[in-house]
Amino acid sequence: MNKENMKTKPVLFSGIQPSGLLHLGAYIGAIKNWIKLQNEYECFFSIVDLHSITVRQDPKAFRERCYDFLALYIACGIDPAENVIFCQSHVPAHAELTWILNCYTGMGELSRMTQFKDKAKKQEGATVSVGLFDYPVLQAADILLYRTNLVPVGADQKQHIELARDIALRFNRLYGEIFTVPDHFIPKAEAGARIMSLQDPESKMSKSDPNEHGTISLLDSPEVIRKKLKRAVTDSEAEVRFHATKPGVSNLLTIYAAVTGKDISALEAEYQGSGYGKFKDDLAEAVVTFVAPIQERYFELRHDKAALNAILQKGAEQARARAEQMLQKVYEAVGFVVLK
Ligand code: ATP
Ligand code: LTN
Repeated sequence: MNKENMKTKPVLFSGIQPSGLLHLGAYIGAIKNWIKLQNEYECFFSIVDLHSITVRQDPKAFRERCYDFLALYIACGIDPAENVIFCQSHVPAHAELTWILNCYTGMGELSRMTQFKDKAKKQEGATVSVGLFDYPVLQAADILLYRTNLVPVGADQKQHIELARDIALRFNRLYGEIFTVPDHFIPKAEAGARIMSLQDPESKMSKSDPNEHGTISLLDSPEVIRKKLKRAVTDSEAEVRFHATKPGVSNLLTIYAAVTGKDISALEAEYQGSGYGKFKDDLAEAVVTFVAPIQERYFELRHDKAALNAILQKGAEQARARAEQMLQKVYEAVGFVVLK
């Protein structure tokens, strides 16, 4: 499809930090909607590498992981010819706008962010960095630089998007209509707003979970996927039913529905009276079938660094051009001397 009429389309922005491996939770919660919405919106998909360094990264592995994520975005179905895909660190305006927005954000607001509280707690004993505290302001800068209308994310990011809205509204009250106030796009609970760990259905599937059996990576082998799903925590009822009292089974049903496109009620009917063994085996095969073409495409793309660099180069240029316009507008509004 040709995006000639690109400027008239509303803008979508989203990103994922290149830390750990991209997993099924992030796919179902966020990327699935990126793919669905990419034709209706002018899209900016970022590899938000500046966010990643709020946790210490090994430089060599970190650099390679940025390429892994780029190849995975494309392998999942994001078309680099039609959308802007870029590394956040290639667009200096993100860091620059963060500084400005820092001066319009309260310590109290950031102290209330649940992701900060959770992550700071996990780092117990170590020094909690200013970067981890300021993380949501960098995220607000990401979003606000592009006149973003819609931000498709999982439920865990709702608070961060609301903060970006609050900052935009506050800034606009002071200086006029500078920023577009963004909306979040979060799937319904049964569509995967929050996919849970296979080992602990009370906590989110997460790439930083030290228990690797709780998370299915998009690059896991069929054997590993089968093993993880066989071990997935359920309950003692042996009844395949979606219900708040059955978080483990409900989570598996959500995953099953997301990877096959079937309705949860149809799956409940299909597995009525059949117990968990067959349900888990079939789910494992459905996940293996789902990730197979993604993996095939990923391995094709991943070895061609020149092609990946060309995509990043083009993405950086397109994103810089757009972000720079907003940054200039902000500098002017605040009252800096702007050289023409
Ligand atoms: P980390 O463990 O480093 O915090 P994460 O595994 O939680 O990472 P992110 O990189 O923070 O994943 O998330 C990427 C995107 O995927 C975000 O939009 C996030 O809301 C969504 N997402 C992440 N995990 C899940 C999940 N378990 N269920 C639904 N959406 C998710
Ligand atoms: N904090 C997000 C990643 C992120 C993001 C963004 C998402 C950084 N900047 C802008 C949407 C829009 C997370 O998933 N942990």
